[in-house]
Amino acid sequence: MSQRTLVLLKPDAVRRGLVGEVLARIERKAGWTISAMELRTLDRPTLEQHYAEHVGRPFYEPLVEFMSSGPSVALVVEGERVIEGVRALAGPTDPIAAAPGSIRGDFGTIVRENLIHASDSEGSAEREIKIFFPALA
Ligand code: RTP
Ligand code: MG
Repeated sequence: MSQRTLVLLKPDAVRRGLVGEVLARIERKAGWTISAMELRTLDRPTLEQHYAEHVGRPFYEPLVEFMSSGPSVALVVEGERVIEGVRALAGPTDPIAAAPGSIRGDFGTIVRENLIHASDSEGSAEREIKIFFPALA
């Protein structure tokens, strides 16, 4: 089943020079295609929309601060089961709990600075693609 997903390489990934490494892991998956990509410093209104489900949680404000602290790379990836697939490449939210071999497991230690976001369902993917790439919606 071909799907599309919205992926963010977060400011820590860009600052640490890990964009190529992470993109390479996505590009190597059979049949997946990057159909849009942009380097962009995310502003508060964009992040408020993107992280609407987390408003009011204790980690929300520091998350928005971090996510606007420098450029991110936003991309849309298309292909077979790509929603579940990029989440699997990323690993669980807490990088210390993430298995070696996953992006978070290989490169992360801090829960907030966990390198990558990927849509978690078809509904989220369509909602998030509209926020970052309205022309593709
Ligand atoms: P994402 O939305 O970024 O793909 O990550 P996720 O689904 O794995 O995690 P989610 O629960 O949606 O949380 C969104 C992002 O908020 C930061 N976070 N910090 N306790 C904390 O300090 C905490 N919990 C979450 C992480 O950057 C997480 O990816
Ligand atoms: Mg999430």
